[in-house]
Amino acid sequence: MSGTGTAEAAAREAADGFRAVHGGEPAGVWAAPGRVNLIGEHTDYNDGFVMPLALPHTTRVAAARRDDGVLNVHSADVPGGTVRLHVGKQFPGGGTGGWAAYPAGVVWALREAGLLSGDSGRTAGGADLYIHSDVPTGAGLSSSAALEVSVALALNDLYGLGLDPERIALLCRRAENAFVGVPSGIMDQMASACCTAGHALHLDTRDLARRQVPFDLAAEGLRLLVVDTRVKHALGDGEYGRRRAGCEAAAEALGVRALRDVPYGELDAALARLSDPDLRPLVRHVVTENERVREVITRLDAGETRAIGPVLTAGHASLRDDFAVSCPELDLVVETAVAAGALGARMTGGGFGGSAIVLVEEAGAEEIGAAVTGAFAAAGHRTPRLFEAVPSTGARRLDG
Ligand code: GAF
Repeated sequence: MSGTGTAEAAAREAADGFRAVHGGEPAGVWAAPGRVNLIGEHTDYNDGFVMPLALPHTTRVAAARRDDGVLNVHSADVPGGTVRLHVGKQFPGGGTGGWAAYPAGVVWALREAGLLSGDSGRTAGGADLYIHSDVPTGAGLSSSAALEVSVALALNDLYGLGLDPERIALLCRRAENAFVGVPSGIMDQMASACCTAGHALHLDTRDLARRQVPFDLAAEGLRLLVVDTRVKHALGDGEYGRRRAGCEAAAEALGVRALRDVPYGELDAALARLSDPDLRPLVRHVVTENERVREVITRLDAGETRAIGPVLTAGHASLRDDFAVSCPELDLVVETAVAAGALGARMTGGGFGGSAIVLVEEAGAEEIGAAVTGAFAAAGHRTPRLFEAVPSTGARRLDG
C-alpha cells in the first residue's frame, strides 16, 4: 500500500508510468516503505538496539531486466528525465551524483558482491526502472532506504538472486556507505526490508537478531502522530559523520568494541575514565538510549503501552542535550505536544531537522495536532505536515 491509496492503484500507476517512459511492459512492480523509529536513536552504528516501524508510505519501482548493461532510471518525483548509465563503465568510481546514485549504488553493491557479474553467467545487471514515491524526502523518514530496498528487491527478482531481506538490507547499506558516501547504520534498510504490519521491529544491530513486537495502537485507543517539521534533514553534511566518529573514538578510549558494550550500570565509571569532555555526552546518550529501548520493550511486553510515553520524551531530551542533534522546530513539537497532553514525544531518525513522533490518546489527537500547528505559526515556522504512523508492511512485490 502507499501512504495515500491502495497497493493495486500504486502498482498500476507505476506500471503505466513505466510504459510511458521506457516503452514495453515492466516485469513487475516492487515497493519498500519509509519508517519512523519508536526508540533507539543513533544506537545502530554503536552496535545497539533500535525499534522502527514501517510507514504506509512507499517507494514503488516498476522494472524490467536489460541484458545490454544499460541502467535507465527514471523518477516520477524528480525533474530531469531519465538517467542512463552503463553498468560496468561508471561502476565503480565517481558515483553518479544526485538521487540516481542510490539505484546505481545498489547495482554497484550487487556487482561488487559477485551477484551481477558477467562471470557468474548473468548479464551485466542492466535494467529499466521507473520510480515513484510518496515517502517524504528530507523528512527523516528514510526515503533513501526505501529507494535502495525497492530497487534491490526488483533486481533480486529480475535476476533470480534469491537474496533474503537481511542480505538485501546489508547490500543496500553497503551501497549507501561506500557508493553514495553516507556513513549511515543498518536501521533504515532493515526497517524497510523486514518490518511487518501491526508491529515494531526490535532489532539488535550487532547480530541483526530481531523480534516483531505487536504494536496495535488503534486497539488501545492510542495514535502515533508524525510531525514533519519541513526543516530539511540531510545525513551527508558532516554532522552525522562527526557524531559517529565521536562514538567510535569513545569506544576506543574505553577499550570496548562498540559503545553497546558499556553496561548501563557502569556508565558513571566509564564517563569518569574519558579524558575528552566532548565525548562524555555522546557516550551518555548511547548508553542511556539502549536502556530506554530495553524499558520500552519491557513496557510493551507487559501491555503497558501508555507507560512508554515518558521514555520517549526522555529520549528526546537526551538527543537534544547530550547528542545535540535536535533543532528548535523539533524541540517545539515535543514541548507543545507534551504540554497539550501527549503521552510522550521525540524526534525520530537522524535529526538536524526532519520529523518528530507524538504518542497521543485518540480522543486528544486533533487538539494536540492543532496545538503544534498553532505553535509553529506563532513562532513563524513553516506549517508542519502531520499524519498518523500506522505500522505497515515491509518491502514486497506488489503485483503477482
Ligand atoms: C539515520 C541513519 F540512516 C540510521 O542508520 C540511524 O543512525 C539514524 O539516522 C539515527 O538513529 O536515519
